[in-house]
Amino acid sequence: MVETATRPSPWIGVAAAAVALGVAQLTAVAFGPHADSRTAVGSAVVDLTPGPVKEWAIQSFGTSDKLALSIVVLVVVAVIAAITAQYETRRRPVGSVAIVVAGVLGCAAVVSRAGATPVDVVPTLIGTVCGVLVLRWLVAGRFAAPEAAEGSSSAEPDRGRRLSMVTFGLIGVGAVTGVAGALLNRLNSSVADDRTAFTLPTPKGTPAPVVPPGVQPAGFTQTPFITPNADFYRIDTALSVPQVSRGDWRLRIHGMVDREVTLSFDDLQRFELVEQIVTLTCVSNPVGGDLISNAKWTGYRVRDLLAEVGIHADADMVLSTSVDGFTAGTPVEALTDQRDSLLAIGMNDAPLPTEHGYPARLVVPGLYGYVSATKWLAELELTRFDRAEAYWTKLGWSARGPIKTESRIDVPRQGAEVPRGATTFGGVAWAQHRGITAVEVRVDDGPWQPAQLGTSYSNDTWRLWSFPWQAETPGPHEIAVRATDSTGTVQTPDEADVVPDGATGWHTVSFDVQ
Ligand SMILES: Nc1nc2c(c(=O)[nH]1)N[C@H]1C(S)=C(S)[C@@H](COP(=O)(O)O)O[C@H]1N2
Ligand SMILES: [Mo]
Repeated sequence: MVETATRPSPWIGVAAAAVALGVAQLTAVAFGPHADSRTAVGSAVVDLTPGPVKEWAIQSFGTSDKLALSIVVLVVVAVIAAITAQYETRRRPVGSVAIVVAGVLGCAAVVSRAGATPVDVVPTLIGTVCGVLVLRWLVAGRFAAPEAAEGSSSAEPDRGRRLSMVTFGLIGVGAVTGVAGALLNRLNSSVADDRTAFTLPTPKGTPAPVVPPGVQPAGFTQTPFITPNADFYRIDTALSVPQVSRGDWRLRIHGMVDREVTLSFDDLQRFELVEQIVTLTCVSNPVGGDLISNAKWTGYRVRDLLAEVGIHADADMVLSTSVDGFTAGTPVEALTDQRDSLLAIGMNDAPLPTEHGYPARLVVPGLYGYVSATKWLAELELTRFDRAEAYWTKLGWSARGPIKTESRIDVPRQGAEVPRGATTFGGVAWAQHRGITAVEVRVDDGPWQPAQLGTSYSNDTWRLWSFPWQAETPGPHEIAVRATDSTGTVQTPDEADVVPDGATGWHTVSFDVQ
């Protein structure tokens, strides 16, 4: 047999890769969520991406950052497959080797995920084998019809047409099996039904204190004191939202303890259910940003859970781990003192939404989410700050994350046109676990003037403010805000970046009086 002088078409490589990915995706349905190599590879890429790049991706793509990542990965795979396939010959299988290497990397990604077992690599292996077979077969071109193989003058164009039809047909097969597999995987693992079937119990002992109407200051309603679940900010590294049913959920508490325990969701019923309103904040929230929200959380005191294990005196950190491998390191005292940190199962009177950690997550007043608020919680390990490092700390963020005193202007918006006459500005201020005692506003070069404060609900929640103003002089104006916390500290004007432990500076907004 003579090898043809012409190079195989790049599309043959794309077809082989498409079949490999599609078959792997579809067979993964039979093996369960851990066998999904697409999610595993994506998650591995997220984990291996340097911190600053991640930060940039979150800032520029927001919640679509994962979609952007999937597209990038698919394009990279297609390009590599297209290039290597052109060098595939019977004796030097460059393209096949590329597919095998990709398959091995895929398997490595699968087994590296929390909860995966060696069997979970089977779909990836099957996909890899199919990809290689398709590539070898297309390059050899033996599917040509017998009459075309005779070597008549019309055989070559005919063979070429047939080859491209088969190639594009296989790309279609790959796309269809891939999409079908992804959808079936999602349907299969969805806990939507489990969540719908769950009626959040009502706390008998300690309901949250009633929210007084005064939390909303005069003339300012644009930002509600309680953020509806649908508007609550969301930040996580999960490529697809982890699906954990109540039946599957386990919490293992171990490490520097007298006796390790593992709790099921039903086991939680022996603890007292309490409610608390707590404002969550992300360390990546820039000055003026919206990565802060306030909700009523229903859950169990972490203190009560930890009392069962007997914490060793020299343990100073609780390393919490999510089913997706995310970790946070929280000082032991923040989880055991009177602030009542929660293992939350409810958010604003509903079961936790899946993307906010169903069925259970941590909520710790006073600390940024990255060091405390682990969603889809699976483990609490008692350890020490000099022994363990959590997810974002490894990437250069600070090990401790107390929330900085900050404030934000919500009205007017940047660039707003304000009609002449009486108007009311407003916004929020926060210093969780210390509390806000004053907010001041400065318009243009005027003096700092006290804003009206909404009633303080607790030191662990944000405080809303409003400021009545007479819009008189047409043209551009600027408003700035600063808060004071209960320690007497006035919010600093010094501008700090979000890395390593949260942004600082005064939020200023430019607007025009008409
Ligand atoms: N499993 C998991 N939990 C997580 C994270 C994550 O990436 N994975 N991100 C943390 C960060 S950085 C923040 S700010 C809060 C955000 O919680 P929310 O999405 O419910 O607002 O969740 C925390 N818990
Ligand atoms: Mo965060």
